[in-house]
Amino acid sequence: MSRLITRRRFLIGSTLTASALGLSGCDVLVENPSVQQALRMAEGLTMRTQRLLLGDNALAREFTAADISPVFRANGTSMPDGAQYQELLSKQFSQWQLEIGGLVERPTKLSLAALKAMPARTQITRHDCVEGWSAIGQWTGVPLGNLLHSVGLKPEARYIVFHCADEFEKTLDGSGWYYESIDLVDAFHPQTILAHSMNGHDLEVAHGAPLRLRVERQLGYKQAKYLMRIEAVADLSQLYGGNGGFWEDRGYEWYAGI
Ligand SMILES: Nc1nc2c(c(=O)[nH]1)N[C@H]1C(S)=C(S)[C@@H](COP(=O)(O)O)O[C@H]1N2
Ligand SMILES: [Mo]
Repeated sequence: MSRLITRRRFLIGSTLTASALGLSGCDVLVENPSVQQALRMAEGLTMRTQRLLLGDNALAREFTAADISPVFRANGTSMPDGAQYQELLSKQFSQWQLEIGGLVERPTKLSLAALKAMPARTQITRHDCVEGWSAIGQWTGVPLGNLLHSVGLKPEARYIVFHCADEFEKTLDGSGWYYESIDLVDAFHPQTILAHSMNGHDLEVAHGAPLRLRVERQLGYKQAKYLMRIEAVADLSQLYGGNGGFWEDRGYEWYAGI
């Protein structure tokens, strides 16, 4: 594994050198036997990763339109009160951007319009809150795996962290920022989407406008609302309370499988 990663670093280094010299990148790279070998090894790494992930791709149950709950209650924050969010909301999120960074090759910012223009998945699933209520809703959004492929995860990345716009309850370190995290198995799961629509309409503020996570094999508190920034990290210990989520830092399980 570490040798493969070293090769991959070598590949990245070569790419930078070729462009720095002003050479036509592709021709130079493809003729270089070390680069050819590095490309094959990077491809092998990708293939093995995907094989590993496919074994974990069992789908959460999906329902029909007739099953959609007439009332889907909102829980936790239903209106972030921070000045930044209020400003974004007042302009219908036209100035909002999702930031994707951390251990990625190409850090990116995406507007809501750009996200809505991307290929989307729609799924009707049951949301189970740990407090003992459930509701069925239809969610439409961009598969997280597609976004991660386009920004390119660095080999050290192990978790995806979701930073939200709301401060919920200031305990612990005096910060109450809501955040969540999932591993790469869930990040590339086909039902893991960044939802911009619910039941065929733009997300309401109470349900996490303009964008929320849906990770359907886990409980309600993993479904982070009010997404502002996504970060790829190697480990979770450096963030807030170190347990990978707002509620996890307050004693809940990190893997909240249903
Ligand atoms: N940013 C943020 N995300 C959040 C919460 C929150 O308070 N803030 N609450 C969580 C909990 S406990 C649940 S059950 C669901 C509720 O989603 P809903 O309001 O759309 O029903 O959102 C989850 N995601
Ligand atoms: Mo919840």
